[in-house]
Amino acid sequence: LPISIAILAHVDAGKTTLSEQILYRAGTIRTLGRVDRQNAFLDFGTAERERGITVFAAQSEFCWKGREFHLIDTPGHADFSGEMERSLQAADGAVLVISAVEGVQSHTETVWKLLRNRQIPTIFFLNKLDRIGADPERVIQEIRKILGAECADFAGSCQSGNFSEELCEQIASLDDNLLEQYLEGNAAPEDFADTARKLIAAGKLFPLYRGTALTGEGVEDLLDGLACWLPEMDASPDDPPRALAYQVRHDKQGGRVVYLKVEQGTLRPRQELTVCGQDGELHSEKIGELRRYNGPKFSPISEAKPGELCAVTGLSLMPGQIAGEGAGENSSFSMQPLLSAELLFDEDQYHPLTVLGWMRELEDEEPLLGIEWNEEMKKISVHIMGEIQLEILTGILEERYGIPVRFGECQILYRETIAAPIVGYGHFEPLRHYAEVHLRLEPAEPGSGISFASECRTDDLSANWQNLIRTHVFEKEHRGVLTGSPLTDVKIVLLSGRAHLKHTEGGDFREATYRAIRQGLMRAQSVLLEPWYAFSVEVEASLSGRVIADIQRMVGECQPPETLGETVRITGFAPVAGLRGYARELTAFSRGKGRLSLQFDRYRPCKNAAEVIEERHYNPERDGENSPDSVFCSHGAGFPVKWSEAERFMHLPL
Ligand SMILES: Nc1nc2c(ncn2[C@@H]2O[C@H](COP(=O)(O)OP(=O)(O)OP(=O)(O)O)[C@@H](O)[C@H]2O)c(=O)[nH]1
Ligand SMILES: [Mg+2]
Repeated sequence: LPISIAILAHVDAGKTTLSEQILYRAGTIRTLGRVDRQNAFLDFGTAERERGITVFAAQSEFCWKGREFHLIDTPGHADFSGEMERSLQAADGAVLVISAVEGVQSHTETVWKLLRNRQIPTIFFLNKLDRIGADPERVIQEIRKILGAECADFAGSCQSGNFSEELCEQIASLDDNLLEQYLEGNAAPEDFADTARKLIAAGKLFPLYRGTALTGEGVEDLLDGLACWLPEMDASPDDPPRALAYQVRHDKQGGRVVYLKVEQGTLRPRQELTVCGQDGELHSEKIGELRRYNGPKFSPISEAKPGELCAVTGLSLMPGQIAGEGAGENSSFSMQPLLSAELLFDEDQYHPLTVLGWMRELEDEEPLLGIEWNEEMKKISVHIMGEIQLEILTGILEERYGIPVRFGECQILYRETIAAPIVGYGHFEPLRHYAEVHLRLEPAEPGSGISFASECRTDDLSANWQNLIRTHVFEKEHRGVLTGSPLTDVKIVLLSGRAHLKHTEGGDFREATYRAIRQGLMRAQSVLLEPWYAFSVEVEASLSGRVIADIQRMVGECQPPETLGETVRITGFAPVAGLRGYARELTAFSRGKGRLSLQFDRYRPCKNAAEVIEERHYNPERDGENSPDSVFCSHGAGFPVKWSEAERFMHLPL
């Protein structure tokens, strides 16, 4: 069976160049393209070719030494880490490329964490050995120290028996049985190879290769390594099919294409598969076309086996969802945007709702965009990872829809939660409609997001209606009442609800649920949350006082500095608001020698909440889409009741 491998690294490490060489040497492509000549096979988008950076993950396939591989080249810029993380779910193995000049970077650490969380067997490739300043030994030390990875030089190791004494010792040191045999002089060469394979599959040993992707030096050795050391796929083509959606694209004809990794069984065109709908219910959907993508091109295929990457039309899946066996299990993603920006365009020429439709299409491909529509102001804003992403989005909007846009200033993406439990009431009863919902909102663990439970008996409100309320709780981001930022870390408990035998329609519980949440929030003790980074700064010892003072000014927290030879490392936590421009400052006062590494840590209560709330001018009572008020009916007509009065009118006991 084939396996899928992802090529990962920090930006510009040479992933696309390496992928190009792999495909060329394995015979998938006949001419070798180059990123710097704008003809790389896998960087085929306009924005990618113009800027020479990868924005979209792209796939292809190749064969080496009798083994079949599917390959995904991923973007390395931190702004596109959402795309990278989605690709990772499809990977059975990974090649982590590190430039032998730049070494382990902050983004390398991010990628490494994701790889370890998903337990993906990983091979290192030290690239750019041809460049002046390449220092593979230093970088190997960084891999050991910063990533804590047990990496081992596997160059030329593919024929067993070809292990150096040093490599044998390293492998034996990781396995007690082998160590004993080795010390007694009873270990055969195959024992080392077998143990190495087991350790690699278990994520305890990481083979390392080195070379120059630009010239192809070392690439065949790496290919041998992939064929020799990565574990086989453990699945059967005869099992019931199960496939994981890892990417969504809209093709030039406007068709929605879902990219799938087959995990077990076999997929075929026009096959029926179970999928989980927006309402949380399982239903059946039919595959239209089954395609295999190779760079920009695709061809129809008649089947896809476990380990393979393919794409289908006709399925409504979102990235992270499963089709077939196990439908309904979703995988979650850890990358999240910490900034947002308003979309600016000529509103006389383009209707905001048309533009909203286009943005929703882009959001279908990149869910992290979290498009926000402000009904009252007719404004669209997007969640973003960074400035480069805005430039790329501008290019895509121009190319796809012909609309010139700009973006407003980037703002921190705040969130809101509550400090104590509160009950919220919502009633929705315009003429011939009816729904009432009572919910308790409870503060929940930081980082837990929104969760739901029911304490309502099914005798009082049927399971169908309860499920519908649950769906409405999860179907959108609810807004806090301080700044209109997304609500998080709240457990929503259904206490009671009522439907009307004749008059309750689909949307009524949606209205009542949203209004109940907002009514509760209006009376709750709300807390504004801001994102914090975990940082690590490396500077000359003489500058450590300056760094510590800067972090204190940001009201961050520092550990005592650790000495590393001539430099010191300072780690700690600080608000994104303070650290976001710090890389530039550090470069200036350390004359380019300081190193800053940032990882999102978590949301914490905002220290200058009052100031931020004041700046945002958010009026929760005038947020038309998110009204806290209820609607009751009297003498055949609906009438609004303000949230502060609503409790008195409720039909169910409080
Ligand atoms: N000297 C040298 N240059 C290289 C090597 N590999 C890649 N490059 C150059 O480095 C630049 C970046 O290479 P890419 O292959 O686009 O890097 P990438 O990792 O795909 O970058 P992103 O996808 O944008 O993260 C290009 O100009 C390449 O020509 C190498 O081994 N030696
Ligand atoms: Mg690339």
